[in-house]
Amino acid sequence: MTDAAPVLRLVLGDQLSRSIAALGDIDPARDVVLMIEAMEECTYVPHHPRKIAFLFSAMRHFAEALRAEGITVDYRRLDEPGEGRSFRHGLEQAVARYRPARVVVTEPGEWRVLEDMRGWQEAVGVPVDIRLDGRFLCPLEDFRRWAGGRRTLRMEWFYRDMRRRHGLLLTPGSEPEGGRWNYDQDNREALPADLEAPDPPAFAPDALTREVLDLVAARFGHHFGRLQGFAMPVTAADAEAAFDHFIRHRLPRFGTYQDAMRQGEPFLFHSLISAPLNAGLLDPLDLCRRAEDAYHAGHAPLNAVEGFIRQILGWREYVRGIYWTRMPDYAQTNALEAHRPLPRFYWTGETGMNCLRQVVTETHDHAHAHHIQRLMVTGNFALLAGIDPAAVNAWYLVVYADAYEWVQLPNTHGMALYADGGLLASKPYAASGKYIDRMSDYCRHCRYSPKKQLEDDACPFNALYWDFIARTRAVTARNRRMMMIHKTMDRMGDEKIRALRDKARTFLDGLEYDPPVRR
Ligand code: FAD
Ligand code: DLZ
Ligand code: SF4
Repeated sequence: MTDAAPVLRLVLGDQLSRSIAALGDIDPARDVVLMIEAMEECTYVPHHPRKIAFLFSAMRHFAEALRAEGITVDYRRLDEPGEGRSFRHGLEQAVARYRPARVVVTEPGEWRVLEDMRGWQEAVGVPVDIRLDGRFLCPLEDFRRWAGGRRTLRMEWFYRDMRRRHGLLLTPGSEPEGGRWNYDQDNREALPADLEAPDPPAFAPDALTREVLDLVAARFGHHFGRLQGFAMPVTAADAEAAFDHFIRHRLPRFGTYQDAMRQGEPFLFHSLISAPLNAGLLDPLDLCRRAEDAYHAGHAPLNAVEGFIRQILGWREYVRGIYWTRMPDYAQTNALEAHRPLPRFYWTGETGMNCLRQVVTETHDHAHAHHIQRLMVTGNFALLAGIDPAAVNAWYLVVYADAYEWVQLPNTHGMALYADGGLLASKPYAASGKYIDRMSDYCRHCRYSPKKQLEDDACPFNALYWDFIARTRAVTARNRRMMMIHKTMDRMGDEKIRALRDKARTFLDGLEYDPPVRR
C-alpha cells in the first residue's frame, strides 16, 4: 500500500459482483476493501442457516478472488475477536484502523440499511460516498419516470418497455418475436405423470465452505432450516455452471411447466439462480441474452424463453422499482385488514394439509420453494386466513435463501397478500383447493378432499376461500375481475355461505399460533 490515505470500500454480502460501483475506481496500491460478517445481519430476523452459510461462503470466496487480483481485503469474520456486530460497528472499527480519506459504498437492497447508511458519515467522521447500484436493468430514476403520472403500474407495460429498451426477443422491425409479447397462457400446464425433471447440479462444499458450515451450525443451528446437504453454488464460476446446466437441461420445459407442483420435487424445471443472482454472482442481462441465444439456436421454444426473460427483465426489475419508489410507507399498508397471527405450522410443517406440509418442509430443507408454491400454497393460505402482513413478510424474509427486502416485500405484501390494495396485482391471488389440485399431485396424498366443501374431510382451502370472498366484499366486489365470483357467491345463498364461514372459523380457531417473528 502507498502512504496516501486509503479509500475504504465496503462491499455487502449481496454485492458480490466485480462490477459493483464501490469497486469501480479502486486503486489496489492504496485502497482497502472491507467485508463484514455481521451478527446483526444474521439475526435482525433469524435467517435460515442455509442462507447465512451461502452468503458467508460466497463472501469469503469473493474476498479470495479480490486478493488474487492484488487487492487488500480486510475481511471481518464472525468468529474473530472484535468482530463487526453490525455494518456500522464494523465500519467504525475499520475507520479507526485505516484513517481513510473517505468511505465508498454501494446503495444497499434494504430500506433499513439505507436509513442507517445515511447516518454513517456523521458517525465515522469521514465522507461516505453512497453510489448507485448499477447491476439492475432499470435504473431507479427511469422507473420513477415510468411510474410517475400512471394511475396503475401494471407489470406487463413495464416489461414491454424493457424488452424494447434492451432489444430482447424483438424482430428486426422491433416487433415482439413470434408476434406476441406474452406466452403466459401456454405456461400453465400440469406435469404429466411420466415426465421426470433432471436433477439440478450439486456443488460439493470445499474446505472454505466446510469451515463456514461448522461456524453457522454452531451459531445459527437453532434457526428454522436445515443445513445438512448444503450444495449451493458459492462462486461466480459455480453459478455460471449451474445456469449452463439449466439452459441445457431444464429451460426447454421451463415455460410449459412453470406453475406445476409435484410431491417431493421442489425444483422441477426452474433455474434455481435467484440466490446467486441476488447476491451478485450472476449478471441479469447476460442471463436474458443467453436464454435468447438458446431460442435462436432452436434449443428452447419461445414460450420457455419469453417466460424466463419476463421473470428477470420484467418481474425482478418491476418489484425493485415498486419497493424503492414506495418505501417506507409500502410495508405499513394492510388493505384487507388482516390481523391473525401466523399459524405455528409455518415453522413446524405439522399440519394435515399436505400441500402446506410439503412446501414448508421443502422450504425448511432447501431454503427454497418455487414461485407457485410461494404464491398459491403458503401465500394463498395466508391471504385467505387473513394473516397479518407483517408476520407473513417476516416469515418470507427468514426462510428463503434469495430473500432481501427489495424483492421479497413486493412479492409477499403486494402479490401474495394484496396488502397494498392492488398497486402490484390487479386482483387478489385467492384460490380454492381446486387450483392446487389442478396444478399438483398434492391432493392425492392428502387426508382432505379438494372436491368437498362442508364435510369433515373437505379441503380447508374451500371454506377459507368463500370466507375470504365474503369477508373482503367491501374491497373485492368493487374489482371488475372479481365481480363474477361475487355473483356466484350470491347465487349460493346465505345458508350455504354461513355454513362455509362457520367451518372456516372453526378451522382457524383450531390452529395453534406462535408469537410473531417481527422485524
Ligand atoms: P425461476 O422460476 O427459474 O425464475 C427465474 C428468475 O426470475 C428467478 O431466479 C428470479 O430472479 C426471477 N423472478 C421470477 N419471479 C420473480 C418475481 N416474482 N420477483 C422477482 N424476481 C423473480 N424471489 C426472490 O428472488 N427473492 C424473494 O425473496 C422472493 N420472494 C417471493 C415471495 C413470494 C410470495 C412470491 C410469490 C415470489 C417470491 N419471489 C422471490 C419470486 C420467485 O418465487 C423466486 O424468484 C423464484 O422462485 C426463485 O427460483 P428460481 O431461481 O428457480 O426462479
Ligand atoms: C443476509 C445477510 C446476512 C445473513 N449476513 C450478512 C453479513 O454478515 N454481512 C453482509 O455484508 N451481508 C449480510 N447479509 C446481506 C445483507 O443483509 C444485505 O446486504 C442487506 O440486507 C442489504 O441488502
Ligand atoms: Fe392442500 Fe386441500 Fe389439496 Fe389437501 S386437499 S393438498 S389441503 S389443496
